[in-house]
Amino acid sequence: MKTQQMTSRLIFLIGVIFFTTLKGFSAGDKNVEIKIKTSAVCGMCKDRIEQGLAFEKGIKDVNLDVETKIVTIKYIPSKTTPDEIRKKISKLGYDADDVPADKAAYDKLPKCCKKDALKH
Ligand SMILES: [Cu+2]
Repeated sequence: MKTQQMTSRLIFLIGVIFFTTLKGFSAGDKNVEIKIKTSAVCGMCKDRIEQGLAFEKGIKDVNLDVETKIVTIKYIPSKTTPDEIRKKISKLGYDADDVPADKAAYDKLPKCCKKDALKH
């Protein structure tokens, strides 16, 4: 009888731990939104950044506003971080907040998409 009670208590305890962990996971999977200032110039830049990020791990939504050069990104915090996202934007050839554009990627951009294109 005592063993049975202990067993059911143990099962109950395991159940509680299981559900608490599960809840923790789903809370961590909630989308978070960040805004990153980029050096995008035109619609081509917008497409390049949006398409370049759309299928990256943990990124759920990308929307760049060419007027303000700010890209709004929804991501899953357990899968990626703002730093990683900024690095990815840099690798596409654009500044991302205080992360400067990757030199090689920037050099490959069409002339009209370079951040100093307007200052001729
Ligand atoms: Cu462009």
